[in-house]
Amino acid sequence: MKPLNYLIIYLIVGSLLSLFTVLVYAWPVLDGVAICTASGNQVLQAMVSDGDSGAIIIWEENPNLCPTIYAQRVNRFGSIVWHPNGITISTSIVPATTAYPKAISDNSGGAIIVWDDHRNGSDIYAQRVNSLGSTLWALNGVAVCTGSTFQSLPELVSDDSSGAIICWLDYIATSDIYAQQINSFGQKLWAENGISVCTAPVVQQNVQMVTDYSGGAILT
Ligand SMILES: [Ca+2]
Repeated sequence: MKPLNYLIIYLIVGSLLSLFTVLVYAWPVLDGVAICTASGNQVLQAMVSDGDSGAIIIWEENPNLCPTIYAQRVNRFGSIVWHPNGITISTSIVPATTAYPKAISDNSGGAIIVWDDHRNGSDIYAQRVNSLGSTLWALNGVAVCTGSTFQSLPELVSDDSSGAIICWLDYIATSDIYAQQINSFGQKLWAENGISVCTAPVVQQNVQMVTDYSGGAILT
C-alpha cells in the first residue's frame, strides 16, 4: 500500500478514536459523577455554568422536614471542587417548609442563589457564592423582600454587573408580581420591599423573566 493510503487510513482512524474519546470519556464515571451522597433527600436542584467548562449545582436537602440549601462545584474533569457533599448556603429555613432555590451565574465564576425563606414569615432571601466555594454575603443570606405579606417562588436573571434582578409573587392583595435589583455586594438598589411589576386585579402567576442585555429584564 502506498504511503499516501497509509496516511489517509491513519487520519481516519485517529479522527474516529478522538471522537470516541470525547463522547465516551469526558467524565469517565459510569452513570455520572456523585455530587452529594449525604443521608437525607437532596432534591430541587438548580445548576449554572462555572465559566470554566464546569458547573455549580445547588440543591435543597430535606424539604418539608429540616430543609437546608447546599451548593457544590464540579470541574471540567468531573471532579468535586468544594467541600465533600457541598457547602452550606442557608440553614435558616424553618422546618416543614420548602425553599425552591433558583440560581444564575454571577459572571465571575460563582453563582447567585435565591429562595423562599420562612425564618420570619414568608420572605425572599439571596446568597452569592464565589468560585472557591465561599459565600460572599451575610451568613444565611441577605433579605430581598421581608414585607409582612406572603412572598414566594422567586426567579432571577443577571443584571450584567455581577448582581441580579429578582422577581417573585407577592400576596399583598391576590397574587402580584414584584421585583428587586441587588448588586454584587448583596445590596438592594430599588425600593425596600421591591417595585410592583403587575398588581392588576385577580391573579398573576407562572412569572418568567429574561434579561434585556442592557442591565434590565422583561417579565411575563
Ligand atoms: Ca413576608
